[in-house]
Amino acid sequence: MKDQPDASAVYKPSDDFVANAHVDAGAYAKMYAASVADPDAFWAEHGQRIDWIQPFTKVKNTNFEFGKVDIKWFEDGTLNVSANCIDRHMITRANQTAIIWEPDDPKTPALHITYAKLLEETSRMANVLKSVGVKKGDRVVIYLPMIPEAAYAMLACARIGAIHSIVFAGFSPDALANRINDCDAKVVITADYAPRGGKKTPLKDNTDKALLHCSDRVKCLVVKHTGDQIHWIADRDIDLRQQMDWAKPYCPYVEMGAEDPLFILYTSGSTGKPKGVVHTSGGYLVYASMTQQLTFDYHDGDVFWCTADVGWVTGHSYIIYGPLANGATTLMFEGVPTFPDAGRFWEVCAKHKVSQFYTAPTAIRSLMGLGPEWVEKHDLSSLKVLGSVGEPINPEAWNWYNTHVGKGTRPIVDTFWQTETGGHMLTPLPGAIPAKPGSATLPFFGVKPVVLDPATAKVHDEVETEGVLCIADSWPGQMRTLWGDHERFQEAYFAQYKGYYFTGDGCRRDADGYYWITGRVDDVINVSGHRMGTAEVESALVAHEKVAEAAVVGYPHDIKGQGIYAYVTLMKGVEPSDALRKELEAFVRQEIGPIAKPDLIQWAPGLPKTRSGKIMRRILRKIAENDFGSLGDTSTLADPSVVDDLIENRMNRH
Ligand code: 6R9
Repeated sequence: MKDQPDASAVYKPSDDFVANAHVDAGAYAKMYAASVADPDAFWAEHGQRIDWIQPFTKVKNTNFEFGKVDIKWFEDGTLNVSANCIDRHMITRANQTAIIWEPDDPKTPALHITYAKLLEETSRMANVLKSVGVKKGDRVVIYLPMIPEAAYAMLACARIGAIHSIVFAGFSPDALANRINDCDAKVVITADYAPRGGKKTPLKDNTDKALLHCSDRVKCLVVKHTGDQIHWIADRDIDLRQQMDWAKPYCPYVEMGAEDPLFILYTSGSTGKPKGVVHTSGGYLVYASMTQQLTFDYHDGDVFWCTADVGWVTGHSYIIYGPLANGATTLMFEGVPTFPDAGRFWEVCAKHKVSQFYTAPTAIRSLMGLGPEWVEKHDLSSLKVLGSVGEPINPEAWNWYNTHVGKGTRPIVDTFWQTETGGHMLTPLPGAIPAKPGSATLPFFGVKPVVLDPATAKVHDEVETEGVLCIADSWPGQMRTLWGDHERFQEAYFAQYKGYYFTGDGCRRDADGYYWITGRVDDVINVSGHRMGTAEVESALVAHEKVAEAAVVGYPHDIKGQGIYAYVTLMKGVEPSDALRKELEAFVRQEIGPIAKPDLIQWAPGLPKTRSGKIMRRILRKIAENDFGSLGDTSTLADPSVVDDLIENRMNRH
């Protein structure tokens, strides 16, 4: 039987939970008020949560004015992020586990990597990077599976001041090449294969293909992880494990400015070209560590598990930087929720006595469909807090998560944030803010959300309202720029609503002041919690020789949240067929990666266009949603009859 959601319900934490929580309701109200009344004083205090080499004397120096956008936090302080995540814990935690690594195959033993070991491995990798000429400010692309070397690589870069850019291992050679070229990386770190769910992705082979389109100077450091056969190019390829074994086990860390870049992470926007989001060192680390501790109410001795991949921002902030800056034990999982069976998540929770479990609604929905018996088999008594991220969580999934995983007693934190924001923006603090299923509730400290009218750009002052979500002032974890393109940064985030950071999301605020994200209002869709620009998929499709034109929209999908619906107009003389549909699907996989494969392709003899040639996406969205009774005004179309054909041959008939 389906769990019946009660969307109006409010879930309060137990008295015991509140008594032990870092922040209770009273403290939240006081601290939040202080954080927005005097951000300088608030962050001067909380900036102390990390170790500085030169303490900062300036706190906030930020400007949201279009044309002059400039964001600096703790600007005269110096620090090293790797030292904050490792060295400073050595006195008290050298033998504590920093990272639990759970491999794809449950028969392979898990690893428990202590802080002492993390220091050694990170140092060895940092020394290898130095030996191939990587210096402060150089870019290093990381294209790895979820293996400990990914963590060492990030921290090794941070240690020597190199800027890492992780490319998700599910991306294609083309996507990898574009990113290597965009940031002009000196080195790419990869592995032979990435095992996931019993299958292996040929990462080295993909990297070989990518590097055909890159400078000859790019070195390739390879982790021989599975040991399977790979091509080897002498002079370019380096056996990373072997070099690490030979390298010195200690590497001193470099003094970095608070505003020196820590990493670049490419994400989808509303144009075809992915955006290189830049995060810097000081503010990002303060924010990632504070949100990790308070949003999840992390305490010493807890085991924290964020199921994301390090290829996404969630993995950066909540597998690596946040938890390790706090001296936590963080779990890194190489596999997938359904391998070898649908109980894997819960088996891992039981095996490692996980305290905080943080995952995405799409994972919950897919497991929900397989039945609660997979959860009930395992002992989940160690769990204290559950988290959700990536997209709005529908009340059915929330309820299932609460009932079967949380046994009705664990707070659920629904965290709204973005690659651009570095850390949580709207989220309950579990001991302070009662949850409502489907709402990301209230802002984190220092975050000033505003709801604007999308048409007039006026701020809605009334509590109960709906509109687009903007943020009125800077917070330390905010991105600073787009790599090499400050103009585009301002255009993308500060041009539409002057004086505000525009999230790209719509939202509703209820009578209690709670925020409910309603989804993207731009041409970004959210597929299984992954951001995908419709323009990216369109450019991949039109790159195919048989495609004349393509328009891509999202449509509701039971498991993925949104699916990818492509309308494709073929070149003259080309006949549509199922074989061609398969060919196009494979082509998009190859151009971008499996996550961009269209779920539905409709052959469109024509697309609905205005007389000036603009595609009317509103109409295409409606048809994809199977909601064509209310298409609105179609009179401005150059040829209204194309719409009838599209409706007649629509692919989504649910
Ligand atoms: C962290 C991350 C950001 C977009 C964001 C929004 C959606 C993320 C959400 C959520 C509703 C939540 N989103 N968390 N929507 N409730 N709790 O996901 O970053 O990949 O950059 O995606 O995801 O639409 O704008 P990113």
